[in-house]
Amino acid sequence: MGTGNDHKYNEAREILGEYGIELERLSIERVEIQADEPEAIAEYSLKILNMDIPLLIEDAGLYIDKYQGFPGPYSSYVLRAIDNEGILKLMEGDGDRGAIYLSAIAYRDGDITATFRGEVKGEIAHEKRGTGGFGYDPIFIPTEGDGRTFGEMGVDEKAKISHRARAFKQLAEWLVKQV
Ligand code: ITT
Repeated sequence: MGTGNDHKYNEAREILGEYGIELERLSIERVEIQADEPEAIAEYSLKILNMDIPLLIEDAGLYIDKYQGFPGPYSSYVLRAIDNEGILKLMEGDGDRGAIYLSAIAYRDGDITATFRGEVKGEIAHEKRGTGGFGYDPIFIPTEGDGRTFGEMGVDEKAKISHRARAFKQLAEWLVKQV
């Protein structure tokens, strides 16, 4: 897996580990194009990595309903620029707080390529809560949970319903069928 993000790698490794699949990390700075679909972003990052090993790239982001999916493909940039406080400020007074997290994986092994997508619906909290997870986790409340943010959950709890878990489970089930 090519990623500069320790958290993403650790979550992905745990999930694939449940299927007996080992994941190694290539610590790279990904080249990220601007595109609406996360699959297209992950596919491009993968395409330009000219390496003859089974390789995957994951692109993830937070898509807020009221703002037509913002920050979406700009999720890293927005987090660096205005952080969760900036999102909370932007949404001050907003009643519609629906959002989804998306994770798209692009995978390549020789001539075989495939993409997988996972998503989880939720809401943007009114304040940051919890110190677990990373990125937008302290402000994201999954609909399937009990009102806590991902930041208030342990890694295992997040992995039961997260966008990343869903995408990596699909990859794992597909890989298992390939052998
Ligand atoms: P790489 O590109 O090196 O893999 P990244 O952190 O830039 O790492 P993404 O572009 O996929 O990864 O992620 C976009 C942003 O969304 C980034 O700032 C993350 O912190 C945030 N993000 C992604 N998955 C998340 C998750 O499960 N929980 C919270 N924030 C997440």
